[in-house]
Amino acid sequence: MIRGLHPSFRDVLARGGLVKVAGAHNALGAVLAERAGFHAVWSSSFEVSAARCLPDASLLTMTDYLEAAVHMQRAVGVPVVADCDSGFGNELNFAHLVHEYEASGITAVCVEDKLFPKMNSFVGEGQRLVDAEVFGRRIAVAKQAQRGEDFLVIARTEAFIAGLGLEEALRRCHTYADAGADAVLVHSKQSTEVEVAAFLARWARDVPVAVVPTTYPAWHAEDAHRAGAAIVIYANQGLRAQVLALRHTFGEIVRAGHTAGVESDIATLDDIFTLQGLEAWRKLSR
Ligand code: SPV
Ligand code: MG
Repeated sequence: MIRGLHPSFRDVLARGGLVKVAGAHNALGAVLAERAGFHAVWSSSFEVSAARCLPDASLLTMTDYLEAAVHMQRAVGVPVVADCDSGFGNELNFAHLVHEYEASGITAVCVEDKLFPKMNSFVGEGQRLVDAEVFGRRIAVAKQAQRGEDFLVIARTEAFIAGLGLEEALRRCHTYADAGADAVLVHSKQSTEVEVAAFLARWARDVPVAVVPTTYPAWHAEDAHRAGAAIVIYANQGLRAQVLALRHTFGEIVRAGHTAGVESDIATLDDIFTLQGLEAWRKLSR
Protein backbone atom coordinates (compact mmCIF):
# COMPACT_ATOMS: atom_id res chain seq x y z
CA MET A 1 0.00 0.00 0.00
CA ILE A 2 1.43 3.35 -0.97
CA ARG A 3 1.89 5.35 2.20
CA GLY A 4 0.60 8.86 2.72
CA LEU A 5 2.61 11.97 3.24
CA HIS A 6 5.90 11.63 5.05
CA PRO A 7 7.72 14.41 6.88
CA SER A 8 10.66 15.94 5.11
CA PHE A 9 14.13 15.14 6.35
CA ARG A 10 14.38 18.83 7.29
CA ASP A 11 11.33 18.39 9.57
CA VAL A 12 12.92 15.35 11.19
CA LEU A 13 16.15 17.26 11.81
CA ALA A 14 14.21 20.21 13.24
CA ARG A 15 12.67 17.99 15.92
CA GLY A 16 16.08 17.99 17.62
CA GLY A 17 17.87 15.02 19.12
CA LEU A 18 20.03 12.56 17.28
CA VAL A 19 18.61 11.48 13.92
CA LYS A 20 19.23 7.77 13.40
CA VAL A 21 19.26 6.56 9.81
CA ALA A 22 19.52 3.00 8.44
CA GLY A 23 20.77 1.99 5.01
CA ALA A 24 18.56 0.00 2.66
CA HIS A 25 18.29 -0.88 -1.01
CA ASN A 26 14.62 -1.72 -1.42
CA ALA A 27 11.22 -1.02 0.06
CA LEU A 28 11.24 -4.08 2.30
CA GLY A 29 14.51 -3.07 3.94
CA ALA A 30 13.23 0.47 4.32
CA VAL A 31 10.03 -0.73 6.01
CA LEU A 32 12.00 -2.92 8.40
CA ALA A 33 14.25 0.04 9.27
CA GLU A 34 11.22 2.22 9.95
CA ARG A 35 9.60 -0.46 12.09
CA ALA A 36 12.79 -0.84 14.10
CA GLY A 37 12.54 2.85 15.02
CA PHE A 38 14.93 4.58 12.63
CA HIS A 39 14.00 8.18 11.88
CA ALA A 40 15.00 8.02 8.21
CA VAL A 41 16.29 5.62 5.57
CA TRP A 42 19.59 5.96 3.69
CA SER A 43 19.16 4.87 0.10
CA SER A 44 22.70 3.52 -0.05
CA SER A 45 24.65 3.40 -3.31
CA PHE A 46 26.66 0.55 -1.85
CA GLU A 47 23.52 -1.46 -1.07
CA VAL A 48 21.71 -0.64 -4.30
CA SER A 49 24.78 -1.71 -6.30
CA ALA A 50 25.37 -4.82 -4.20
CA ALA A 51 21.73 -5.82 -4.61
CA ARG A 52 22.53 -6.09 -8.33
CA CYS A 53 25.85 -7.81 -7.58
CA LEU A 54 27.76 -4.84 -8.94
CA PRO A 55 30.52 -2.84 -7.29
CA ASP A 56 29.68 0.58 -5.86
CA ALA A 57 31.67 2.27 -8.62
CA SER A 58 29.35 4.67 -10.51
CA LEU A 59 28.19 1.78 -12.72
CA LEU A 60 24.50 2.35 -12.16
CA THR A 61 22.87 5.50 -13.46
CA MET A 62 21.10 8.31 -11.65
CA THR A 63 17.84 6.81 -12.89
CA ASP A 64 18.67 3.47 -11.27
CA TYR A 65 19.41 5.14 -7.92
CA LEU A 66 16.38 7.40 -8.17
CA GLU A 67 14.10 4.45 -8.85
CA ALA A 68 15.46 2.57 -5.84
CA ALA A 69 15.04 5.62 -3.59
CA VAL A 70 11.48 6.21 -4.80
CA HIS A 71 10.51 2.58 -4.18
CA MET A 72 11.74 2.99 -0.61
CA GLN A 73 10.10 6.37 -0.09
CA ARG A 74 6.70 5.09 -1.29
CA ALA A 75 6.77 2.33 1.28
CA VAL A 76 7.63 4.28 4.43
CA GLY A 77 6.37 7.19 6.50
CA VAL A 78 9.86 8.42 7.31
CA PRO A 79 12.00 10.40 4.88
CA VAL A 80 14.53 8.77 2.59
CA VAL A 81 17.95 10.39 2.32
CA ALA A 82 19.19 9.57 -1.17
CA ASP A 83 22.87 8.80 -1.55
CA CYS A 84 23.68 10.41 -4.91
CA ASP A 85 27.35 9.43 -5.04
CA SER A 86 29.47 12.20 -6.55
CA GLY A 87 26.43 13.81 -8.17
CA PHE A 88 26.66 11.94 -11.49
CA GLY A 89 28.75 14.63 -13.17
CA ASN A 90 29.20 18.38 -13.08
CA GLU A 91 27.00 21.24 -11.83
CA LEU A 92 24.45 20.60 -14.56
CA ASN A 93 24.09 17.03 -13.33
CA PHE A 94 23.71 18.39 -9.78
CA ALA A 95 20.85 20.65 -10.92
CA HIS A 96 19.25 17.78 -12.83
CA LEU A 97 19.45 15.39 -9.89
CA VAL A 98 17.83 17.96 -7.60
CA HIS A 99 15.02 18.53 -10.10
CA GLU A 100 14.42 14.81 -10.48
CA TYR A 101 14.69 13.75 -6.85
CA GLU A 102 12.64 16.66 -5.52
CA ALA A 103 9.91 16.13 -8.13
CA SER A 104 9.82 12.44 -7.13
CA GLY A 105 9.10 13.18 -3.48
CA ILE A 106 12.58 12.68 -2.06
CA THR A 107 13.36 15.42 0.48
CA ALA A 108 17.11 15.00 1.00
CA VAL A 109 20.07 14.09 -1.16
CA CYS A 110 23.71 13.57 -0.29
CA VAL A 111 26.53 14.29 -2.74
CA GLU A 112 30.20 13.56 -2.10
CA ASP A 113 33.34 15.35 -3.27
CA LYS A 114 34.97 12.38 -5.03
CA LEU A 115 35.81 12.46 -8.72
CA PHE A 116 33.34 10.79 -11.08
CA PRO A 117 33.45 7.84 -11.60
CA LYS A 118 33.79 7.13 -7.93
CA MET A 119 34.78 3.98 -6.08
CA ASN A 120 33.32 2.93 -2.71
CA SER A 121 35.13 4.63 0.16
CA PHE A 122 36.37 1.38 1.68
CA VAL A 123 38.03 0.08 -1.50
CA GLY A 124 41.76 0.58 -1.81
CA GLU A 125 43.80 3.74 -1.43
CA GLY A 126 44.30 6.78 -3.62
CA GLN A 127 40.74 8.12 -3.72
CA ARG A 128 40.77 11.38 -5.66
CA LEU A 129 38.64 14.39 -4.83
CA VAL A 130 37.18 17.22 -6.85
CA ASP A 131 38.68 20.62 -6.12
CA ALA A 132 36.82 22.02 -3.08
CA GLU A 133 35.85 25.29 -4.79
CA VAL A 134 34.47 23.41 -7.81
CA PHE A 135 32.45 21.16 -5.52
CA GLY A 136 31.24 24.19 -3.56
CA ARG A 137 29.97 25.77 -6.80
CA ARG A 138 28.13 22.53 -7.59
CA ILE A 139 26.49 22.65 -4.16
CA ALA A 140 25.43 26.26 -4.78
CA VAL A 141 23.90 25.24 -8.12
CA ALA A 142 22.12 22.31 -6.44
CA LYS A 143 20.60 24.70 -3.88
CA GLN A 144 19.49 27.09 -6.63
CA ALA A 145 17.87 24.19 -8.48
CA GLN A 146 15.44 23.17 -5.75
CA ARG A 147 11.86 24.41 -6.10
CA GLY A 148 10.61 24.17 -2.52
CA GLU A 149 12.02 25.40 0.77
CA ASP A 150 12.10 21.95 2.30
CA PHE A 151 14.58 20.15 0.07
CA LEU A 152 17.84 19.44 1.83
CA VAL A 153 21.31 18.97 0.34
CA ILE A 154 23.97 17.17 2.36
CA ALA A 155 27.55 17.79 1.23
CA ARG A 156 29.84 14.90 2.05
CA THR A 157 33.57 15.20 2.24
CA GLU A 158 35.85 12.28 1.57
CA ALA A 159 38.90 14.22 2.81
CA PHE A 160 39.64 11.66 5.54
CA ILE A 161 39.00 8.76 3.16
CA ALA A 162 41.56 10.30 0.77
CA GLY A 163 44.06 10.72 3.62
CA LEU A 164 44.01 14.52 3.45
CA GLY A 165 43.60 15.10 7.19
CA LEU A 166 41.57 17.24 9.57
CA GLU A 167 42.40 20.72 8.27
CA GLU A 168 41.39 19.77 4.74
CA ALA A 169 38.19 18.10 5.98
CA LEU A 170 37.32 21.29 7.87
CA ARG A 171 38.27 23.57 4.96
CA ARG A 172 36.10 21.58 2.59
CA CYS A 173 33.10 21.49 4.90
CA HIS A 174 33.37 25.26 5.51
CA THR A 175 33.45 25.80 1.75
CA TYR A 176 30.38 23.61 1.27
CA ALA A 177 28.51 25.25 4.16
CA ASP A 178 29.36 28.68 2.68
CA ALA A 179 27.93 27.45 -0.63
CA GLY A 180 24.63 26.65 1.07
CA ALA A 181 24.90 22.99 2.10
CA ASP A 182 22.17 22.23 4.65
CA ALA A 183 24.30 19.60 6.39
CA VAL A 184 27.71 18.02 5.96
CA LEU A 185 28.71 14.37 6.15
CA VAL A 186 32.21 13.50 7.29
CA HIS A 187 33.25 9.99 6.31
CA SER A 188 36.16 8.03 7.76
CA LYS A 189 37.51 4.51 7.43
CA GLN A 190 39.57 4.53 10.60
CA SER A 191 38.99 1.74 13.11
CA THR A 192 38.04 4.23 15.81
CA GLU A 193 35.97 7.41 15.85
CA VAL A 194 39.00 9.58 16.76
CA GLU A 195 39.29 11.25 13.35
CA VAL A 196 35.60 12.08 13.12
CA ALA A 197 35.45 13.18 16.78
CA ALA A 198 38.36 15.57 16.13
CA PHE A 199 36.37 17.10 13.28
CA LEU A 200 33.28 17.47 15.46
CA ALA A 201 35.32 19.12 18.23
CA ARG A 202 36.40 21.82 15.76
CA TRP A 203 33.10 22.25 13.90
CA ALA A 204 31.42 25.40 15.22
CA ARG A 205 29.01 26.12 12.35
CA ASP A 206 25.27 25.92 12.71
CA VAL A 207 25.24 23.20 10.04
CA PRO A 208 24.45 19.67 11.21
CA VAL A 209 27.07 16.95 10.79
CA ALA A 210 26.34 13.35 9.75
CA VAL A 211 28.64 10.46 10.59
CA VAL A 212 28.77 6.89 9.27
CA PRO A 213 30.17 4.53 11.91
CA THR A 214 30.91 1.50 9.73
CA THR A 215 34.56 0.81 10.56
CA TYR A 216 34.28 2.12 14.13
CA PRO A 217 31.28 0.05 15.20
CA ALA A 218 31.72 0.44 18.95
CA TRP A 219 30.95 4.16 18.96
CA HIS A 220 27.65 4.45 20.82
CA ALA A 221 25.11 6.66 19.07
CA GLU A 222 24.66 8.79 22.19
CA ASP A 223 28.42 9.35 22.42
CA ALA A 224 28.43 10.43 18.78
CA HIS A 225 25.60 12.83 19.62
CA ARG A 226 27.42 14.19 22.66
CA ALA A 227 30.50 14.68 20.46
CA GLY A 228 28.39 16.90 18.19
CA ALA A 229 26.94 14.63 15.50
CA ALA A 230 23.34 15.40 14.54
CA ILE A 231 22.84 12.43 12.22
CA VAL A 232 24.20 8.90 12.48
CA ILE A 233 23.91 6.63 9.44
CA TYR A 234 24.15 2.84 9.75
CA ALA A 235 24.76 2.56 6.04
CA ASN A 236 25.11 -1.12 5.26
CA GLN A 237 24.55 -3.29 8.34
CA GLY A 238 21.13 -4.37 7.03
CA LEU A 239 22.59 -5.65 3.77
CA ARG A 240 25.34 -7.49 5.61
CA ALA A 241 22.80 -9.10 7.94
CA GLN A 242 20.78 -10.28 4.95
CA VAL A 243 23.81 -11.89 3.34
CA LEU A 244 24.59 -13.96 6.43
CA ALA A 245 20.94 -14.91 6.93
CA LEU A 246 20.50 -16.06 3.33
CA ARG A 247 23.81 -17.88 3.26
CA HIS A 248 22.92 -19.75 6.44
CA THR A 249 19.37 -20.58 5.37
CA PHE A 250 20.16 -21.68 1.82
CA GLY A 251 23.18 -23.68 3.01
CA GLU A 252 21.13 -25.48 5.63
CA ILE A 253 18.37 -26.39 3.20
CA VAL A 254 20.83 -27.86 0.73
CA ARG A 255 22.69 -29.66 3.51
CA ALA A 256 19.62 -31.07 5.29
CA GLY A 257 17.42 -31.76 2.29
CA HIS A 258 14.41 -30.16 4.03
CA THR A 259 13.54 -26.86 5.69
CA ALA A 260 12.49 -27.99 9.17
CA GLY A 261 15.80 -26.98 10.70
CA VAL A 262 15.56 -23.38 9.49
CA GLU A 263 11.88 -22.70 10.15
CA SER A 264 12.58 -21.03 13.50
CA ASP A 265 15.22 -18.77 11.89
CA ILE A 266 13.03 -17.48 9.09
CA ALA A 267 10.05 -15.11 9.10
CA THR A 268 6.56 -16.59 9.08
CA LEU A 269 4.35 -16.08 6.06
CA ASP A 270 2.06 -13.96 8.25
CA ASP A 271 4.99 -11.71 9.04
CA ILE A 272 5.58 -11.19 5.32
CA PHE A 273 1.86 -10.58 4.69
CA THR A 274 1.97 -7.81 7.30
CA LEU A 275 5.04 -6.22 5.75
CA GLN A 276 3.28 -6.33 2.37
CA GLY A 277 0.34 -4.41 3.86
CA LEU A 278 -1.90 -7.23 2.69
CA GLU A 279 -4.84 -6.38 4.97
CA ALA A 280 -5.18 -2.91 3.50
CA TRP A 281 -5.15 -4.35 0.00
CA ARG A 282 -7.74 -6.99 0.84
CA LYS A 283 -10.06 -4.28 2.19
CA LEU A 284 -10.02 -2.66 -1.27
CA SER A 285 -11.83 -5.65 -2.76
CA ARG A 286 -14.38 -6.11 0.04
C1 SPV B 1 26.82 4.00 0.97
O1 SPV B 1 26.19 3.38 1.83
O2 SPV B 1 26.69 3.82 -0.23
C2 SPV B 1 27.77 5.02 1.38
C3 SPV B 1 28.49 4.85 2.63
O3 SPV B 1 28.00 5.93 0.61
S1 SPV B 1 29.93 3.97 2.25
O4 SPV B 1 29.58 2.71 1.66
O5 SPV B 1 30.57 3.83 3.52
O6 SPV B 1 30.72 4.78 1.35
MG1 MG C 1 27.36 5.52 -1.32
